[in-house]
Amino acid sequence: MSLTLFLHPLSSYCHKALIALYETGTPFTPHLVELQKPESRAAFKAIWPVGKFPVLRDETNGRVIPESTSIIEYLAWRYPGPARLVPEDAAAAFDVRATDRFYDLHIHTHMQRMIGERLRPADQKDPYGLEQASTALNVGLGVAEKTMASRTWAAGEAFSMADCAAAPPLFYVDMAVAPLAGSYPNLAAYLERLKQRPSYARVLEEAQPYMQFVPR
Ligand SMILES: N[C@@H](CCC(=O)N[C@@H](CS)C(=O)NCC(=O)O)C(=O)O
Repeated sequence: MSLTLFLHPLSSYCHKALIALYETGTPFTPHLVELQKPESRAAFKAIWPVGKFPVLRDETNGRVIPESTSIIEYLAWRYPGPARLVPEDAAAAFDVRATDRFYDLHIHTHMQRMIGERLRPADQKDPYGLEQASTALNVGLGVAEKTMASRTWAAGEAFSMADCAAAPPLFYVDMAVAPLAGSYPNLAAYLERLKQRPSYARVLEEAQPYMQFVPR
């Protein structure tokens, strides 16, 4: 097996893929992408022209897999470890995939948009877009808050790909947008459970030296 994960240590979508790799105990080589450095950027775009990470390269099978969800699905298919992040049972797998989509599209996207706004030049701010993202984020968080009233993990009682998807955006919302505890106590408790999970604890520990660069 020869897997390389192209990543940046602060990237929330890379954290999603890393949780899966650590959960399954899959050996891989991390490859740091530094988009601000022309050579690193060009080398990465030669592999995946879209230029977004994470990207998994599997030299054994001659595959390049972009997209965090596809990476986790690929690992479940080609390198199944002891942890089954996508269940074999069709009904359970459907719930996991649907919840993964929910967290990416209705929480992660808006969190990313809100924090990304802080990186825009002063003359290219978009207050209307920011307001839309904030409203949509709170709608998504409200839905998740209700769901998590009766669940241990995002898609039920088993840890899954849905939790890989949920942890990074909830972490960054809590840290850099607004603490979850006030308005979303179930999500705050869920985030604490996620942080206790060894796979995610490791991801956060490795990202710690870079956290100072997250724009507040
Ligand atoms: N849908 C993609 C989203 C990936 C994504 O947005 N990655 C961000 C980092 S979290 C990125 O590459 N940003 C760099 C850029 O857009 O230039 C996935 O699930 O992997």
